[in-house]
Amino acid sequence: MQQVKGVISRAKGAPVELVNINVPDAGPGEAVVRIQACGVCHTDYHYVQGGIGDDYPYLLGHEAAGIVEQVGEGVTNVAVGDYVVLNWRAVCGDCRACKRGEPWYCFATKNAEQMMTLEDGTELSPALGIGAFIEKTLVAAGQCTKVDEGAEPAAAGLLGCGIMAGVGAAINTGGVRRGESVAVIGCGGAGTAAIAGAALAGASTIIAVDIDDRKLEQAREFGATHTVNSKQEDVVETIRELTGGNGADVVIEAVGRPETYEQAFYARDLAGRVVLVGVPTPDMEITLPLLEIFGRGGSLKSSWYGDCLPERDFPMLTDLYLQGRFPLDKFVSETIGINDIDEAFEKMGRGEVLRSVVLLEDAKEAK
Ligand code: PAD
Ligand code: ZN
Repeated sequence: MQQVKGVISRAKGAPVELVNINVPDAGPGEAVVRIQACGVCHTDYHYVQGGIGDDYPYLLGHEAAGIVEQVGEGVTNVAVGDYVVLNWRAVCGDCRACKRGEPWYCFATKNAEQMMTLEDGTELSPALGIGAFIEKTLVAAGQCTKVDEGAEPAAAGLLGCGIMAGVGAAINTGGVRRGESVAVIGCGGAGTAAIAGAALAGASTIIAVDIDDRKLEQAREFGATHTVNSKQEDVVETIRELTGGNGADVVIEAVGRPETYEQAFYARDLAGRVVLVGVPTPDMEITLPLLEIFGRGGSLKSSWYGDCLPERDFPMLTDLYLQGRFPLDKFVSETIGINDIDEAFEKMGRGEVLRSVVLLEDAKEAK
């Protein structure tokens, strides 16, 4: 066991706290990872606000890269000293989805079996089964994916959640192909990553839709060929105009609201695909004419974590980044210290950043 500093949320809505945390030694199938960098994701903020559950205290942070420090018995996929990105989809290999050859839908993903605790023994709930605003964390070995050491931790760590979710929504769930037209509604971290993913896949028309001109300008830097401010223009009509009157082959909804989903539904071409990335709240409902659902054909899909397979997709995106073909580092708006997380949540709320990333090197010196 070792004691390190980490950031927790003790109660709904309370400011986050940097506290001492006990991290058990790696047991069978587990690994201890020294965290180098961890992005601040909207999901961490949802934990703080009570939007995900009531299992306080939460150990926050989950978009992280670091070095494997210990491995437990039976671990073969990583070794001490490996540079890894953490993931929340360590597939079991044994459930219905894994057995039918679709492990990205795995219904029984793995986490560490032992618990990290506060000094008084209170067990912590790690965010998305990771918990990485901490000097060292304990995870299932399958949650560690080795990537090229040339990618700096602040950028590489972002593959662990939101960026993968957006890129994967385009390339995995949406199956975007060369020459297709893609529209992305909502250009925050997830939507912007979907734009970059569509560009990577070779889409020739990429339409960014948002209500904020700053986001639209930024979207162009990631590959958008056209932009639509939906406060000023009719989204469906404009997307049709930009696609020869037909609608886009793939429309990705990255807001999570009924009205934007409806726009996505009507803005796609016949036989097109709609991909829902935005996470709705339980009160939201939508009504659509069943005849339109039938008549338009194609598919309506939702995308969790970009239907990614970390061991396949993280090294691939890291390599493309290092080759200059995928702008992973552009998602890092700023690097911050471990005491600046509350402030980063505020900047996120004001739409000022794609990602603030905490560098952990200095955590020991922090109060
Ligand atoms: P964000 O807050 O960074 O971005 C949201 C964007 O939507 C902003 O740019 C807003 O301006 C824009 N927006 C808001 N309302 C509208 C509207 N009516 N029309 C057009 N644009 C609008 O969030 P994010 O990008 O981190 O996340 C977006 C959603 O994706 C959110 O619901 C989040 O929970 C979800 C998400 N899903 C997964 C997954 O695996 N499915 C992963 C990560 C995030
Ligand atoms: Zn996340």
